[in-house]
Amino acid sequence: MPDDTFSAMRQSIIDGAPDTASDLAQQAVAAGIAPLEAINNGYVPGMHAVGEQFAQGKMYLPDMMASAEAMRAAMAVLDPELKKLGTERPMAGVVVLGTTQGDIHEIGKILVGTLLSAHGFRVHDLGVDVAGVEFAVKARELSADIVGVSALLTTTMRNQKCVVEALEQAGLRSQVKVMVGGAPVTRRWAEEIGADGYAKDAMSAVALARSLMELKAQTSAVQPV
Ligand code: B12
Repeated sequence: MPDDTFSAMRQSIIDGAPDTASDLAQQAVAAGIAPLEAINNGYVPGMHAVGEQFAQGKMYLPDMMASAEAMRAAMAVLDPELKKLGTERPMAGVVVLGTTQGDIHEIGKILVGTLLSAHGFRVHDLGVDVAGVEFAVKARELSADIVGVSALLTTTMRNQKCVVEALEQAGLRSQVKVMVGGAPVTRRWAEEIGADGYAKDAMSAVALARSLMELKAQTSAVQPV
C-alpha cells in the first residue's frame, strides 16, 4: 500500500483537494501507517512540489492556498494520532512557539508544536505574525525553557534575530534557549543571529529541544548559587 498511497497523498496536496487528503489520511490511520510517515512521505512532498511550481510561475497564490487547505484537512485527521503518542510522558520542558512578524506560514510550526507536545513538552503556540517582544512577554509569563521561532520567507527570517534581541532586552536570554527553523533557515543563519540551535524538520526539532534542555540543566548546575 504505502508507495501508491503516498503518491496519492502528494497529489491531493498538489490538486488542493481537502476531501481526498482527509480520506487518504483516514485510510492511512485505519491501515496502521504511522502518522509521521504519512506526513513526511505523502503530504510534505506535495507541499514541496507546490512550492516549486509556484516559484516557476506554474501555480498561483489561490492554488497555494488550496494546497494549504488540503494539508490542513490531512493534519486534522493526523494531529490527534500524533498527540496520542505523547500521553503519559513526564513533562520535558516549556516551549513558546510562533512564526515571526510579517509571516503567516503556520503548517510546519504547528507540526513542530504537535511533535514537541507528543514528546512531553508543554507548548504554548503564539500563532503567526508574532513580534519579538510578544515572544519575550510570554516566555517570562510561563518561565519558558525554550523559545521556538519559525520563518518561511527570506524577508521574515531576519525577524528571528529580533526575537533573540527581545529576549536579551528583557533580561531573559541566559534562562531561555532559542531554536529556529523554517524552509529558508540554516544552521549558519542560526549561529549568525545568536540562536542556540536549528532543526530542519519536526522530528529533529524534538531532538534539538531535548539537547537544549540537557544543556540548560548543565549550565544551571555550574552557576554559582
Ligand atoms: C503553503 C504555503 C503558503 C500558504 C501558507 C498557509 C499556512 N496557513 O501556513 C499561503 C498560501 C498563505 C502562502 C502565502 C505566501 N507565500 Co508561501 N508557501 C507555502 C508552501 C507551498 C508550503 C509551506 C509549508 O507549509 N510546507 C510544509 C511544512 C511541513 O514544512 P515547513 O513549513 O518547511 O516546516 C518544516 C521545517 O521547516 C521545520 N520548521 C518549521 N518551523 C520551524 C520552527 C522551529 C523552531 C524549528 C526547530 C523547525 C521548524 O519543521 C517543519 C516540519 O517538518 C511554501 C513552499 C515551501 N517549499 O516551503 C511556500 C513559500 C514559503 N511561500 C512563498 C511566498 C513567496 C509566499 C507569499 C509571499 C506569496 C504572495 N505573493 O503573497 C505569501 C506570504 C504571506 C506571508 N506574509 O506570510 C515562497 C517564499 C519565497 C522566499 N524565498 O521567501 C515559498 C518558498 C514558495 C516559493 N517557492 O516561492 N504560502
